[in-house]
Amino acid sequence: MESSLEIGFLRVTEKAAIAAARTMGYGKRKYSDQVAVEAMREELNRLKMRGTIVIGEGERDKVPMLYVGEPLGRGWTEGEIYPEVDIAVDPLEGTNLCATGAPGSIAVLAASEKGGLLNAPDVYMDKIVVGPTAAEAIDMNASVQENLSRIAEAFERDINELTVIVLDRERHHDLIGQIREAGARIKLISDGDLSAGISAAVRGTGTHVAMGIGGAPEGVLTAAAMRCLNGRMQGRLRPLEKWQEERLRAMGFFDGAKIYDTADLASGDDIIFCATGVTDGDLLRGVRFFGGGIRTSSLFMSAKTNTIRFVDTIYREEGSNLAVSFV
Ligand code: VTB
Repeated sequence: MESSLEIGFLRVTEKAAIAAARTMGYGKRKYSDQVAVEAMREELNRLKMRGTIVIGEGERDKVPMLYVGEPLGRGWTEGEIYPEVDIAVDPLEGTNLCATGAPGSIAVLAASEKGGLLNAPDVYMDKIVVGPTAAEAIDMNASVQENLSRIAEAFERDINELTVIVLDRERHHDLIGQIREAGARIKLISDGDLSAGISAAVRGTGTHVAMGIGGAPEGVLTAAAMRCLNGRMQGRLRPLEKWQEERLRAMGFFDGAKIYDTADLASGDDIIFCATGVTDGDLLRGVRFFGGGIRTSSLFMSAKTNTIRFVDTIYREEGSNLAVSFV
């Protein structure tokens, strides 16, 4: 992928994060999402690519923008030969978090060569996510206790020195019980299992594994991040409602027991993952507004070039004499 395109992707999540962050605390999660979607789409359309959304806001007949299959980028209208790129987005992961000013909302994009990201249906997925340290330790077919003891062993510590991140949902009642019984610590979060998975894969965040049922599209984005971080994710599609079962069948997903590993979800060679903080989080700071400028904090990674960048960007307003501060 062209490097100008890569930098372009970074701007896409930065602009979406800025748009969403302006609405922080408004209490209007749909509005926050909408402004992020619009900003993201506008930036994606500026890029020199023939992009196609494979994971977006929903189906074409249901949403006007960033729908699955939507063509984006200048390659569709200009005569130039620009690369074909598949794109997965979550313009505002954690809409509630942004709407209430709570930590952990991010704007996210993953891209790959054609076919490199699974077009996952919008149903639930049971997930387990770890970083490189414990990549060999996980097995979705094994019990929670067994997974946690193997992860603890990989980290050379006791189970009670592990912290598991879990979405605070009724459906996790049993899972939480099993984690407690195994003796691990738990961090319950109200939303955002994608940023939770990324945090668990990075040392120094104080979390070691993310477990539980969240969105399947978020699972594909998490897997793209794991490809770049050398972490690992396993997932099993979990239709919790009748319409989800029908949706799965309609999309050709028949094997309910199949465990998807990292590379089944994000198989591409040329995977880019990019996330920008909207509100402050474990890994990324939220957007900060100053008189005369805006500052964003992003994670920008490439599986192909094996680079992981923490990017701190300052957008200076035209004519501004804003002095750049070190912190
Ligand atoms: C999941 C999770 C997301 O929303 O999709 C969740 O993957 C929705 O779950 O990270 P519920 O239906 O139980 O609310 C997030 O937490 C945020 O978009």
